[in-house]
Amino acid sequence: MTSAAPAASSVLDTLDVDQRKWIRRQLYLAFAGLAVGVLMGLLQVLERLNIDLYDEVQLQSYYQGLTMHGVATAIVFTFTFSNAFLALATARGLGRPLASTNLVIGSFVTAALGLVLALAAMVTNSATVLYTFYAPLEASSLFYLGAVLLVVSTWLVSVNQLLTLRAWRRQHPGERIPLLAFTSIVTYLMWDLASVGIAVEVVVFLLPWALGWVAGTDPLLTRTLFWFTGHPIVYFWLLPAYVSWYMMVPRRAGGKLYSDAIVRAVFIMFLLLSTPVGLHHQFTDPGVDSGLKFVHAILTFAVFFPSMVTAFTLLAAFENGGRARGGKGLFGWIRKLPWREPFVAPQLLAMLAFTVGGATGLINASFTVNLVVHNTAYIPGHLHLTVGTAVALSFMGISYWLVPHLTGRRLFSDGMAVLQAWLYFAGVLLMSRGLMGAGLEGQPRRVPANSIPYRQEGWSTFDALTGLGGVLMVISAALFFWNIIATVRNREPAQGEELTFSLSETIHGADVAPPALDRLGVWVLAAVALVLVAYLPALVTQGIDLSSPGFSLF
Ligand code: CU1
Repeated sequence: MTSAAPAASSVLDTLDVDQRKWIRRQLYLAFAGLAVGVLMGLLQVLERLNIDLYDEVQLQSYYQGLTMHGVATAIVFTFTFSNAFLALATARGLGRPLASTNLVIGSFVTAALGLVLALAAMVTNSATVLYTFYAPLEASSLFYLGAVLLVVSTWLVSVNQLLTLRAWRRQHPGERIPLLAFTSIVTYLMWDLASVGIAVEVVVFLLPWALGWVAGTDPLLTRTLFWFTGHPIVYFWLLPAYVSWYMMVPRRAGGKLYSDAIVRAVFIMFLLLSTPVGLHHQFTDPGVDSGLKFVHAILTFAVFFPSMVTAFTLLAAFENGGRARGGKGLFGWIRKLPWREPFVAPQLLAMLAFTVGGATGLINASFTVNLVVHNTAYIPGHLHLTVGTAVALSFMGISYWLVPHLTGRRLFSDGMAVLQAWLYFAGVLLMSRGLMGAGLEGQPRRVPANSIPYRQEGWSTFDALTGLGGVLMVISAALFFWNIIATVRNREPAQGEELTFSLSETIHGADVAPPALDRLGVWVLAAVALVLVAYLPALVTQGIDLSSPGFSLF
């Protein structure tokens, strides 16, 4: 199998200088979010090791730090990283600048303002409501406003993508949407639909309540709206990583994707199935119809399918690449993959972590087995393998190319990047084993495990694993920041792959993919219909009861 000439393009060809600058700034917001999240994560893992620093850093409680950890990593870091990466990918995919520079700037400004407002509320302990900000825990209106602005920043990216697509279509009538642009745009279309839940929750219910315009709120209804967004948000975290896993990593590994059509079909399946599954987070909630919970459980298994297709497709592409690089035998190709490349190694390790993360997700999704793990430390064990590694470690790997690409400075250290990835991988395996083990021994999630009065004997070994693994992850993150900061200050110019945005090739191209897959409007309508079927009965039967007062416990 031979590789064709690189489908290379310098970003300078496709993106004007201003857009590149604001996309770079959006990326720096992502790193700021990650930094806050990592610092708070350090406090939590030290607590597992019986070292309590909350007073020293002037935090009122474990929960204040926990809220900042969740919001900074799962909302700020992920949203702003995707805003930067997929805006750039859309421009590269369509081979033209984004339609509106003002929307690029607007997305940065709303995200930055959202970050500042939410952070101000959390730092002053007026929003200690965790990143799953359920009523009746009540935050200050600043926090909710910040959350809204962060979501709006993503919508502005989506609008810009669609305007750019429209302009592209005028010049390319009848042509297939280039695959990179297709995957980037469908990711945001999925999120546009998914984020309606949280937008309604915050704008209609939580914000008026926090401002004192209404006396009470409805905890069950707002929870249902939260999880309407709260499951598909997982795919808004994950799909930007998938864009890189499909469109970039195989190319760097010397392999080809076997089918363009299957990639399009996978992203359409995520558009259809990501949202109508949120009730699997409410299996133990009273007041939600159990028949509907079962429907959501079945659909959750359905949304596992495109990830399985992804696993097989990528594995085939990597085997194809490893053999092209001279790998022999059943597993010899694995060693031949470019494990020393800072862009590739973190993402391969992220994929490995995701195999365990995905499998444990099936346990959470199961209607009955869920009861064993529900609200235990097992859940953060699962989500640090998924968003905490499959996504975060992939984003780190992408950054080792993206930062040089956007700044024109060479990556400071390849070796440090690869070491960082392995440290992170080892750390998360230890930490997740600790959290999952403790969870199975009955340790609740979201608690300072060392200081709760009902602490169990069997937790100690697991807490030590959690603490040790977490410390490794923090050291790894410190290496990441060191490398990135040194890159931005590096005098050496970017070179080789850093200058290009090379894309995976497909063995069976777009010419044999069903044209119906490109009819995005039709697929969005189908997704809306599926969501209505899955959610309308729940929303209708639950009704609205705005009688709950707000609580602030911590
Ligand atoms: Cu979920």
